[in-house]
Order: sequence, then C-alpha cells, then structure tokens
Amino acid sequence: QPTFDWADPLLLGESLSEDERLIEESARSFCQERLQPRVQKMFREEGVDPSIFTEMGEMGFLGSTIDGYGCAGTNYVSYGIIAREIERVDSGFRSMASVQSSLVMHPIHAFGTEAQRQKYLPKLATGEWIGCFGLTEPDHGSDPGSMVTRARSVDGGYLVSGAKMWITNSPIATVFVVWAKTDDGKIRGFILEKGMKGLTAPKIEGKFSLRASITGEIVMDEVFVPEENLLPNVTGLRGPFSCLNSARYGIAWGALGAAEACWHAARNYTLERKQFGRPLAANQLIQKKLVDMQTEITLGLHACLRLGRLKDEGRAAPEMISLLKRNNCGKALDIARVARDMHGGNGVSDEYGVIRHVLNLEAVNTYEGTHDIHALILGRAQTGIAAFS
Ligand code: TGC
Ligand code: FAD
Repeated sequence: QPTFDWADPLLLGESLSEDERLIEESARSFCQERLQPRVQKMFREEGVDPSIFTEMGEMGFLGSTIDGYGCAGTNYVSYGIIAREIERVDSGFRSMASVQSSLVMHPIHAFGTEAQRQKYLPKLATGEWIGCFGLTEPDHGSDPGSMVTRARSVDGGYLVSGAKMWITNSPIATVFVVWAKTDDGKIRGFILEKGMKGLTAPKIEGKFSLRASITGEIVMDEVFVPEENLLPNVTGLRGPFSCLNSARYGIAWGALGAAEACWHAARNYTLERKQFGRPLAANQLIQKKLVDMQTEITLGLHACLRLGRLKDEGRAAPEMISLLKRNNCGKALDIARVARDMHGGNGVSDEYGVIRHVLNLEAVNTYEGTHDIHALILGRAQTGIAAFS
C-alpha cells in the first residue's frame, strides 16, 4: 500500500538526484542552524550583517552554478533548492544571495572579459566582496528600456551619470553592476567599484519589507569608469534581462520556501491552539485552508523542478520563468496572508515569523517584474500583442 507524506505529497524528494539531496540536506541544516536564530532580531532592528555573505560563501551558495573561479559548479535544480531553503528562513537572505549570484556574478561570467572574471568572481564567491545590480531608476521601474542613466565616452573610458533606485545590497557593496545608455543610445553594462569618485549608495529608510536585507540607491555624478570595466560581450536589454532569467527562476523556488514556512507554522499553531474546547485544526474551515496551502505549494514545487530540469538542458524560455515567478510569488503571498490570519492576534507578532514573511513577500511579488508585468509578458506570448506599450 503506497504511503502518503503530508509534507511532501508527490514525493519531490525522490525526484532529486543523490547530489541534489545532499545539497538540500546541508542547505537546510545551515539555514536552520545559522540563519534562523538571527532573523527575528535582524528584521526587527533592520540589522546589517555582512558576515552572512562570507558564511554563504563557505557553503558554496554564491555563484553556485558557475564552474571554476572558486564557485561550486552545481546545476540549476540545486540553485533552486538552495533558494528554497534560504527563503524558508527569510526572503531578505535569499535576496542577498540571488543578487550576488544571478545579478552580479552571472553577468561578469557571461558577458565579461577573462580579466574581469579573474578579478571579481573569486572574491564574490567567498563573500569577501558584496555585489549589487543597478537597473531600476526612480522614474523607470517596469520599463527599464526608458532609463536615463548615461555613460558618455571620454578618453580611456566613460563618465557615468544618473541614479538607480531600490537596489538590494548597494549601501554595503564593493562591486556595482550598473546598466546605462552610451552615446549611441544602446544599453551597456559597467562594473563600478566602491570608492570611485562621484559614486554614492545611500540606504533607503523606512522599508517595511525585507528588513534583514539592506536596500539603497546608487547615485552617480560623472563617475569615471575605465574602458576595462565595460562588460564587452552584450548590448541592449538582453544583458540585464538574461540576468533576471536566472534570478526570477530562483525566486520561483524561494517564494515557495517562505510559503512552506507559513503553512507549517499554521499547521503547528492550529494543532496546539484550542478554542471552543478543541484544537483549531479540528474545524473544517481550518483544514480546508491547510489543504489549499499544501496543494498550491506541491504543484508549484513540482513545476519548479520541471523548469529547473529544462534550464539545465538549456530549454527554459523566459516566458516559462515568468509563469512560475508570477504564480509562485502570488500564491506564496496568499498563503502567508491566510497563515497570518490563522494565528489570530499572535499572527501580527514577529515571534511567530508569519507576519515577517507576509511583509517580505509583498516586495518579492513586486521586484524582478511585478505580478502584472509577468502577466503581460505571458499575454504577449499568447496573443502576439504587447499590452504594455
Ligand atoms: P522587449 O522588447 O520585450 O525586449 C527588449 C530586448 O530584450 C530581449 N529580452 C530578453 N532577453 C533575455 N531574457 C529575457 N527575459 C528577455 N526579455 C526580453 C528581447 O529579445 C529584446 O532583444 P533585442 O535584441 O530584440 O533588442 O523589451 P520591453 O522594453 O518591451 O520589455 C518589456 C518588459 C515588460 C518585458 C520588461 O521591461 C520587463 O521585464 N520589465 C520588468 C522589469 C524588471 O523585472 N526589473 C527588475 C529589476 S532587478 C530587481 O528587481 C532585483 S530584485 C533582486 C532581489 O533582491 O532578489
Ligand atoms: P512601477 O513600474 O511604477 O509599477 C507600479 C504598478 O503599476 C505595479 O503594480 C505595476 O504592475 C503596474 N504597471 C506598470 N506598468 C504597467 C502597465 N504597462 N500595465 C499595467 N500595469 C502596469 N531593482 C534593481 O534594479 N536592482 C535591485 O537590486 C532591486 N532590488 C529591489 C529590492 C526591493 C526591496 C524592491 C522593493 C525593489 C527592488 N528593485 C530592484 C526594483 C524593482 O525591480 C521594481 O520595484 C519593480 O520592477 C517595479 O518597478 P516600480 O517600483 O518602478 O513600479
């Protein structure tokens, strides 16, 4: 008689290879033992702890899919598994890792020179250097093609001027991958470094989401960037969007990690908490909510595994990634809100962790393409009509 595992109903674990299972096990232990005990205080106090980067670096979490340069060389399924385990603790920690890996190390690896790879990747892999990715501007978020940041050609390089907004890691970054338009109006990628004259990265205050991950601006006032810091091998929006393909894929897995944390918390709470003389979990309404969570998370995770396998085969189209980034973030946010409600008044206390996930998932549902922007990407693919312009 086949058995049923309520926590893994369709036996995802059995679909993983031996190596993937080992990575899952060690990622889960690290995240639960080293990150979980720090998160409540960090979120409450908006704490910044750069040592989290070096610890993740020791685990091989940074740039894990890159071969060489001190990176682990895992497949994309493993990258997703790691994102899920980190985000089970906190989306902010996953943000720190995914920006470093997909948005900073990936473009340097994919579009940089060998000298750039040798210079930046090993220190980014250990977490000694922290990276950030500047695409969004104060007036151009969903439509980055309209960016106004300019890189003017001068002797030996470029003078970069403009402002980037909502940039994960920027106030503590050493390496800034910034996208700007050159004299011909084409978008190019540049590597800026902390300390360059005219470059500042003030922190954004008053952020009530992802408080364990620092977010800032990048302000560039005629920053001289030498020619050797241009990413030579990509032109146009394909550059930043290729990076987003990897990051969005990781978020599709990660958001479900946060959703699982909320689901399990709601199950534990309603089994223990008694009202009207019996556990809350004895009520039909409560059981239905738990089962809805179980169903959506299970379907979403199996879809992630399929997408990961396609990505490892080089067959993951951007629209496939949009489908899962959109659906999993939206479902995770719904699940977190329902789990918060099931905790009653205690649900708004950070002791139970669920309200933190709700607040985090609001940003996760917005960044890397909002829920509606991904609908428009998929709508364009289905109808042939671009609705956003
Ligand atoms: P569109 O005409 O669609 O495309 C322009 C060029 O780009 C190419 N392209 C892609 N290439 C690779 N991968 C993709 N996913 C691509 N999507 C488009 C496309 O082929 C074309 O190339 P070419 O050679 O023909 O010029 O461009 P559009 O301006 O009409 O785009 C519209 C839209 C909505 C698709 C796009 O602008 C969009 O995705 N907007 C969302 C913006 C976004 O996601 N921003 C993310 C900022 S980074 C961030 O949020 C980090 S949070 C990190 C964290 O903390 O975890
Ligand atoms: P807008 O584009 O102004 O959108 C506002 C609303 O309008 C949304 O609901 C959107 O869906 C809707 N909308 C927009 N256009 C249309 C349309 N054509 N039709 C219908 N509805 C539309 N960016 C980076 O470059 N690097 C980072 O590291 C980074 N980290 C971030 C960290 C955090 C915590 C946050 C909150 C954001 C981060 N971002 C980063 C920025 C993020 O990618 C943008 O916030 C996001 O792309 C949305 O852009 P926007 O905020 O300008 O919203």
